[in-house]
Amino acid sequence: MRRSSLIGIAPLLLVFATGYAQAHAFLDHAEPRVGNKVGSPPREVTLTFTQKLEAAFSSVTVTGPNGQRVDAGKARVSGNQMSVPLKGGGTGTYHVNWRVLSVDTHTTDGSFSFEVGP
Ligand SMILES: [Cu+2]
Repeated sequence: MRRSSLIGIAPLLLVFATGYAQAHAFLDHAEPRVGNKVGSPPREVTLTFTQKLEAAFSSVTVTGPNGQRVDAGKARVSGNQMSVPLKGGGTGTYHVNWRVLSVDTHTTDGSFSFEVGP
């Protein structure tokens, strides 16, 4: 009983080990660009990752200057990109929080901000 459960775990450990050797899905770049200032509220935010994403387990939320949610609808995933439409939130700092499942089965998350203003 004990031996068979160990045998069951071994392939899992191998998957984790090889997964670590590869890069996970990290944010490569975004539009608006990370930390950048844009003149008017963007209609959407697009994030580009270092690996392809699993659409069903990848999401992004965006909050506007007053801390209100400004993402308007479900994120769209295509390959290694994820986009979400925004409703206008005025000038100030926008925070983008993302969480994605890479096709290599690893979940990563992160956040960044950009500014809207003159
Ligand atoms: Cu990975």
